[in-house]
Amino acid sequence: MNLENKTIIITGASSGIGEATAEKLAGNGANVVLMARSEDKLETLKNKIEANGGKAIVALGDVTKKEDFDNVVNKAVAAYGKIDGLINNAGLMPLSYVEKLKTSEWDKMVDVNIKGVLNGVASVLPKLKENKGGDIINVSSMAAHRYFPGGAVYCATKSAVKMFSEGLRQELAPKYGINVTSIEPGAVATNLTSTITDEDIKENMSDMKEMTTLESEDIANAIHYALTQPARVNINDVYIVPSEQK
Ligand code: NJP
Repeated sequence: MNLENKTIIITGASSGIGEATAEKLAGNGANVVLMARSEDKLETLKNKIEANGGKAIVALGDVTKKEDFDNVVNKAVAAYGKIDGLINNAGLMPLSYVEKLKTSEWDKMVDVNIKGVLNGVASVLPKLKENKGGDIINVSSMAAHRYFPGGAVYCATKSAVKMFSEGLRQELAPKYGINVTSIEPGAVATNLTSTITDEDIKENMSDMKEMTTLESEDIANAIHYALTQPARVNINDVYIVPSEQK
C-alpha cells in the first residue's frame, strides 16, 4: 500500500520513535499530523519535513486529555480532509521498585501509556469508520512480554496496550477494515529513561549502556512495514529487539 496522501496522526512526535516515524512516513508521501506538548520541537520537525518535500502539521496536545485529541482530529481533517491512521506512540517509563511507592509516577504511566491510547482511539475511530478502513498502530513494548527490574507498573501498562490492541483488531478489522498493530520494541536509543527518579534503578542500568541498542529509525521502519501491507493483511505484533539484548 502506498502512503501517498494518507493522513496519519503520530503522538509523541517531538522526539525518539515518534519523530523518526514522522520523518519516515512523510518521506513516503503521508500527510503527518505531529502531536505532542513541545511546540518548539514539533515546529522544528515540521520545517525539516517540509524542507525535504514532505507534508506535516503541528497539532499540540496532551494525550491524557480527550478534548486535546478531539482538537487534533479536527485540525487534521481541516488540513487534509480525512484521517487514515493513528500511531499511538506517546509514552513514559519512570521505572522504580514498587516498594518505593512512587504513586504519582504510577499514575502518570497509567494516564499516558494506557488512557492516552484509549483517548486516541476514541477520538479517531469515528473518522476511520467514515473512511471505511484505516490503521491503528499502538507502540507497546518488549515489556509486554517480560518483567525487568523496576518495571512492574510500566510492564503492566504495556501489557494492557498489547491486549487492548488484540481486542481492537478482533472488533474492528473484520467489521470495518481497520487494521491494528502492536509494536513491541526492546531497547531503543531515545530519551525514554529521562523520567527515571529511582536512584537504585539508575545505578543498575549499566547493562543497557554497554549494549548496541536499536535506533528510532528501526522502529519507524517496522511501523512503515505494518502500514504498507495490502488491506487484507493485518500485522498483529512486531516484536523487535536489539541483537545483543537477552
Ligand atoms: O521516548 P521519548 P521513545 N501527551 O521520551 C511524548 C515506547 N518504547 O521515543 O509531550 C503527549 O523520546 C513526548 O512528547 P512531549 C515507549 O514506551 C520505547 O522511546 O513533547 N505526548 C515524546 O514525544 C513509548 O510509548 C522503548 O514531552 C506525550 C514522547 O512521548 C514510545 O516507545 C522501548 C505525553 C516520548 O518520547 C516512544 O518513546 C520500548 C503526553 N502527556 C517501548 N507524555 C525504548 N526507547 O527503549 C509524553 O519497549 N509524550
